[in-house]
Formats: sequence, structure tokens, C-alpha cells
Amino acid sequence: MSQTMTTERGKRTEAKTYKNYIGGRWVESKSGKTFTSLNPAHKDQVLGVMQASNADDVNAAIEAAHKAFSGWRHTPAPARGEIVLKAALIIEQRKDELARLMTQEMGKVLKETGGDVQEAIDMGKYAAGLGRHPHGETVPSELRNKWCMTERVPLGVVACITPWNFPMAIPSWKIFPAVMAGNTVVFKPASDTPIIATKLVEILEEAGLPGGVLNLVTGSGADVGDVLVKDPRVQGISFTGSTAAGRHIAEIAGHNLKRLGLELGGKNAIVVLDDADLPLAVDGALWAAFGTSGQRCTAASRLIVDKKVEKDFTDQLQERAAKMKVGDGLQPDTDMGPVINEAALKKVHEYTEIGKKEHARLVHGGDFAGSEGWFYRPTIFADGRKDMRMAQEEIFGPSTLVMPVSNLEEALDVANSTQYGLSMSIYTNDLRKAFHAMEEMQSGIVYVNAPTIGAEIQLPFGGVKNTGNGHREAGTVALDEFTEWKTIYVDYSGRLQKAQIDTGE
Ligand code: UN1
Repeated sequence: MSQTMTTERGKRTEAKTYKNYIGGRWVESKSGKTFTSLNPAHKDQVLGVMQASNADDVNAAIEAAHKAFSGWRHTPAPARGEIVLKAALIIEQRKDELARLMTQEMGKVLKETGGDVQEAIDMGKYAAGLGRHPHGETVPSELRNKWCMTERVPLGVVACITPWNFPMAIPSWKIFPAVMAGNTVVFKPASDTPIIATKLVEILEEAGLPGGVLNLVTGSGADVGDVLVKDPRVQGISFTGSTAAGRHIAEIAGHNLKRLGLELGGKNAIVVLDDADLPLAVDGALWAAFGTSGQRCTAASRLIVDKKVEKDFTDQLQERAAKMKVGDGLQPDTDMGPVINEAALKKVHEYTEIGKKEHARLVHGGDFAGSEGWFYRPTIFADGRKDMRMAQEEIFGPSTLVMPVSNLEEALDVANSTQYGLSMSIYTNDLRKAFHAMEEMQSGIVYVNAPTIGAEIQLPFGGVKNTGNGHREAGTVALDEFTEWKTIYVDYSGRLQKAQIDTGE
């Protein structure tokens, strides 16, 4: 089905209509309303028409997930794994096509969208294997003829609410482990990337996931997200997004005592000491500050550099940034794509104004880069101080701040002086300094001689302080967010044995 649309600038275009997926069927929203998914590199290009869902749709999705739970919970975990593995293999086959679509829908360059898709493939393969892993332990009893063990059990219906910046990788961190653990899912993707989310769901359907195990409802946070997290049938929520939205969800989940995994903001720092390999540090800073147009939770928006090398570092960084080509991520010579939408563009520019007012020194960029899409130039400020708003607030765009320091201790103090703690990195050739930083950095992820981005799915991902609430995604702990522990004691002595009181004789 497709629809003729008139875009903002009055152009008429054909766009395909996408539906919700509820109980194994593709259905329209009961609201009768739709919204569009646009290409941030070409504001006039409508990629698809999506369902603007309402509470009725959310209810139907929860109901479907609730109904499917018993059957799915009792499906052997290795059999669940076969389906997830098949999905990973389909994604692998279609990697190029999915990467192209993702570049069109969210803007980052093809190499990076390929990486995003690859992360989903990796996560699918890894999660599928969890189906054959131990899901509990046996533990000795203090009494005779008594058997003690633990088992992981699913939560029930879980809500996966995901952002647009990693529109396949992050849903895969959540959905694959959630279904592997035996949960059923209601998936609410970001409204900027609903088509790529739909593709993921189509692939899981094709891989044989039974109807109702995964349900897709597109629409706004207010109309879909809120209803979803408030419903008592939803036992767990996994959310990645802004700190403000996370706090809002946490208040609701806290009131209802629900399981909640949060992955929120970051203000990640790269520390560069005077003994560092400077070109390597510049390479890392450029990639971490401007990859995905700075729109990663792990992006480096603070570059904390020893004064002895700061000028050299900043000059090299500026030179490299000046060579970057900003444009459509589908073009092979583009280094950096657009930001996601107009609000994001305005916010990035607002921080440029804030930076100037705070007397940070604009070294590069600080301006829009064409009007065809939401483009901004790679922006570098210098002379940063830790009390600046630029040094404290998440910008989520291609803007970074060089902050001079006198030594390692000051660097660590500056690095730790924000409310966030997702990813930090240090460039040094001094082993002692590297280990000291590893110990002192208040951060969920620490890199040595590598930038703040580059997390791999077989390790836990998540942050400390206001970046999260203690949960981690992926890695060996991938199932933690989506399971409860059940502890089981079996007494086969045939008599009453009292723990802590009887001696076990
Ligand atoms: C995110 O920015 O939300 O390490 C996820 C990285 C990626 C994941 C980023 N593998 O930057």
C-alpha cells in the first residue's frame, strides 16, 4: 500500500505505508492517524508513512504478548535460539540493503550503518548461543539429602523502547536477549527510525518467531510509550534514550515496582597525556567526536588534553576536521552525515551560541552546512573549563570541547566532574598512568589508547551515575535485565529439616 504525500515544501511524493505488528498480523492503528519518516539528508524525501498509534493499539499489543507468553516460555531455550540465529543470518544476507535504508532514514554514512547492522548480527548470533548456556547453578546445602539450585525465569511481557541513533543494534541488544529468556515483547521504536525497526520485526517473523512473541507499535512517547510503561501487565521495561525521558519512565516504573533497565545520557571524555601518541589520539578524537555526527551515547564531547601538547593536538584536530566532507551518507566521499532532525540541528547550534557566550574559543565549524538536509559542520571549541555548560550538558551532535589540564590528576578530576559516566578513554604510553586512570575513571566503559566508541556485544554495555540505573546490556549479563532468579530447595530426607538449626548430622 502506498500513499501520495505533499511534503513541507509542497512537493508531491509516493510513499509506502507501514503497519503495526500485533499478534502475528500487520494492522493499521485504531487512531486512523499516521506520521511520516523522513530522510534527514533530504528533508523533502518521505521514506514511509507510519501508524500514529494510540492506547487501543498498545492495549492490543500487550494483550497479544500476554497471550503468547505461556507458549513461548515453555518453548525450549535452544529452540528459541534457532529462531534468533536464523534472524541473524537473514540480517547478514541483507546487510547492504539494510545499511542503505538506515543511512536514508537516520543519516549516518554507509560504513557506519553497516557497523550498526553488523552489531545486530553479532548480537543475534551471541544471544542464540545463550539458549544452550547454563541458566542456573547447583549449590551445596548445609543439610543432608537436600538439593539446592537456582534457575532463571522470564519476567513476562517486556517493553523495549529504543532510540534512533543505533536503530538496529540497540533493539537487538534488547529484543534478542528478552525473547531468548522466554519473555514476550512490545517494541516501541523511535519515531525517527520506524522503518528500519519494521524491517527487524519482518525478519524475526520470517525467521519463524511465533505471533504475539514480538509486537511492534509505532508512535509518539506520549501516546504509545506512556501507556506501555504504565500497564500492569508489562513486567519489565528496557529503555535507551534521553535522561529526561528515562527519569519520567523511572518514576512510573518505580511507583509500580517494575523491572527497569535504563541507558541514558553521556558526556564522554578522552584524556590525552603529554606522552601520548598524538596522531593516534587525534584519529581517535575525530572518530569519537564526529562519527554518527556525534550522535552516540558514547561520543566524545570533551577532549581533556595536557597543556604541553594541547596546541599541537588542537591544530591537528582542526586540520583534520576541515577536510571532512559533510553530506548525504549514501555518497562514498561523505565523511559525516546530517543530524537527525530540525530540533537536533537547533540544539547543536544553540550550544555553539552558549559556547561563545561562555568564552570557549571556536576553533572550527559552529555553523550550518547546507539546507537540503539537517547538516552541521564539525565543531570544535577550545579553552574549555569544567564549569561551562558545554562541558556539562549532553549536546548529541558534532560538537566537541578541548579542555586544557596540567597533569593526570587534574585530567581525572575534570573527566569525573559531570553527572554522567558511560564511556571514557585515555591516551598514554605510561602503563602506570593508564592503570591509575582505569581505576579512577567513574565510567561504565574505559578505553586505553582507543576512542570512547567501539563497544563490542560480548561485553557488558552501560554506564554509572546518571547514565543509567545499574543495569548492563549485552555481554555475559545480557539476560540479567530480562530474568528473575528462582531459588529451589528439594528436601528428599523424608523428615522436617530446619536450616540454621539442625546440624545436618
Ligand atoms: C550508543 O551510542 O548508544 O560503542 C551505542 C559504540 C557502539 C554502540 C553505541 N558500538 O559506540
